Amino acid sequence: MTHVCCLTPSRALYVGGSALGNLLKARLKFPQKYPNRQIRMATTHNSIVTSGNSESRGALIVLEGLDRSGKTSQSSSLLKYLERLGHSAELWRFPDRSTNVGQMISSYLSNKSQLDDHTIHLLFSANRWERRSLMETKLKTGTTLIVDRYSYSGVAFSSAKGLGVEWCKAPEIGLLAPDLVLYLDIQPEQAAGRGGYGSERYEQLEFQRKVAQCYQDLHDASWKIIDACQPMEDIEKQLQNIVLDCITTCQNGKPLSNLWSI
Ligand code: T5A
Repeated sequence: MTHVCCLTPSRALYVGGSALGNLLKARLKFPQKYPNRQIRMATTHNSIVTSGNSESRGALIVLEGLDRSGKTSQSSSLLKYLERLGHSAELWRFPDRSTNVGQMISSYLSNKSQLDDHTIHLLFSANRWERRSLMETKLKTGTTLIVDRYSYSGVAFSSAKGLGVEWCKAPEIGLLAPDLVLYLDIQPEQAAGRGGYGSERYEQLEFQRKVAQCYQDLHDASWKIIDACQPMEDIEKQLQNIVLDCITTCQNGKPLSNLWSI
């Protein structure tokens, strides 16, 4: 299950189990400081959910898929669509190559540097952690985030190299869980025929076949599988309908939660 600790709706915090333990102790020690905070342990060892009313927020929408499946094209047109409707929305992308960590990743992807498989995996994860706090702030202040690749890429690409899935998931635990994952489904052979394929490290047919298999093993109830070989406009329309539903659910107060369900 996913994991979140919300205290009062106006002062929500996201903490791990031990931090929550400290908070509970502090509450017992200084009851006047924590007068009306409600805390409820939820379903699993690190799953914590608020018992208060949730507030309206933006949606966390992730696009995933093989290289050249059309994520960037669809993310951009989705953003324009939401902006036309007057929604507050932003387009984010992982890896975020603008940070120091992101530049190390970029150098690795373009074969300018070599890194151990575990090391690059942790860098991809660190690159998401760099944005975790800002992501939470944006969502809580009502901005919907369209995110081009996220933790699923991290796990699918690294486990396709042979790293253990559970090991790959571990550093992602505690990142925000997407409300919706739009998986753009394409055969590796078809993706390989698209513009610019082959310029980066992972754009090799045999490897992409393994990645596709790893993605299959990751999908859960938050995923919608979209046929990425349809004309772009048809895909756009499908995504628009799905995304609007998701945004409404989040505006109605769906609680934020954390990765990862293991
Ligand atoms: N990675 C990433 C990890 O290993 N771990 C991680 O944690 C993360 C986050 C970089 C690499 O890093 C790996 C995965 C990647 O190998 P990237 O920069 O996102 O990730 O690389 P790509 O996925 O290759 O991103 P691209 O922008 O190149 O591909 P997109 O976004 O999937 O596709 P897009 O929209 O740019 O389209 C590609 C081409 O196809 C055409 C477009 O016009 C374009 O020419 N196209 C279509 N053609 C026909 N019909 C359609 N429906 C089409 N849609 C798009």
